Amino acid sequence: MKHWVCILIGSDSDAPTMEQACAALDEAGVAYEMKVASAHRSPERTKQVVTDAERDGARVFIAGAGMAAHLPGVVASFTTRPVIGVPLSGSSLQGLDALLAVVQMPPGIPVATVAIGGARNAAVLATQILAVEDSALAARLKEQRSKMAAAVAEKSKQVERSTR
Ligand code: RP5
Repeated sequence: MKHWVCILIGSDSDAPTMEQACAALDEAGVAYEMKVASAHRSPERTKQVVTDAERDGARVFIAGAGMAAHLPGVVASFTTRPVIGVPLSGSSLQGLDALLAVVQMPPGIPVATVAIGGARNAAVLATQILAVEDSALAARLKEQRSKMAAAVAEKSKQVERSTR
């Protein structure tokens, strides 16, 4: 079965930010599904989505949520596959609440936490995990890095100054 990534978001209001993860997976050619499942409002659905996805071959989970963001941790409680958590802003605490909720997992149930709003990096990390056993994917990641390095050099040209 072809490997794929399961993305869960706590609310449809999280979708605009988490679509950055979809875009990055599209760029890498990695298949995914994104579904809304709330740790607090629909815990049974959350369990169902995770167990169905694991059964259907999802290799990595990405979970994005804001406020008291327990979704990534709850997802991690239902699977032994890697879970990447994306804390989202939008609350009066600008995502610091979500960051602490996602990153402070108890020993034994890890969630690899990216930056507040770091949906793109979550997708890149998921791709890196899949690339461990997929040399074509690893080559695509290297190509993306080469492009990034070239872009940095190009940006430098726009602002470089010297009075030497
Ligand atoms: C969290 O509460 C969601 O992940 C979302 O970031 C936040 C607000 O949800 P809505 O009230 O917009 O549905 O569970």
